[in-house]
Amino acid sequence: MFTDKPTDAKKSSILRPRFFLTMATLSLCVVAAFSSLFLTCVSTASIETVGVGVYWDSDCRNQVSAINWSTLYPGMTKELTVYMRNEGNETAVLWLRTDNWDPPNASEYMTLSWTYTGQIEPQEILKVEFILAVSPEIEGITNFHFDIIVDTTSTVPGDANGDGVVNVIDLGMLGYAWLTEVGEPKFDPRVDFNGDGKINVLDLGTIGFWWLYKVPS
Ligand SMILES: [Ca+2]
Ligand SMILES: [Ca+2]
Repeated sequence: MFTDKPTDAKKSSILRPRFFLTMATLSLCVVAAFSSLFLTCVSTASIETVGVGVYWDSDCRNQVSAINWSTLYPGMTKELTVYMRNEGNETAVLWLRTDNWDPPNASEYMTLSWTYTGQIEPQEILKVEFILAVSPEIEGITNFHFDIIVDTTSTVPGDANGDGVVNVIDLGMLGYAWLTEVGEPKFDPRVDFNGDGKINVLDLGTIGFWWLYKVPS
């Protein structure tokens, strides 16, 4: 888990606030068909990017402008391959969040993650899988949309209390909110590092990746 950690020197260079890179927006539409046991996704997705390009091909010629998740079933995991190129001038760490779930409870049934780790050098191209996991319990959702935001880190991911270091304090905050969701009393957005409205192993992974990292002074 820790083998791809950027060096402190490199992290220092990538955490400059002015180097704010990328925003990607995907809109997804799912149409339920026949019963809650079968969902057909007929949506397209639009992506906006700044600094980082998202492409279908490793040559980075075909920019991703629309996504179709094809058919989704409850309990399935859908993977989609894209290529990301750092089109800025500095080494970056990319950071994935989701936002604006519509309806809001769609985030209770779906989780988006990716296979990206480590850092990306200027002009470097990385193959990345977006992974959309659909809960077996999904029901009552006929259409949904959400935004995917990919940008570089301007603060340290995993630093829930904002003191500039990722340590046991942040882990404790995560533990207190463990397995809660938006609206529940113990839910704490400060430890929802990927912004999906759930506190789970994805957020724990963020703390693990950045464990004991300190903001350069
Ligand atoms: Ca902290
Ligand atoms: Ca989360």
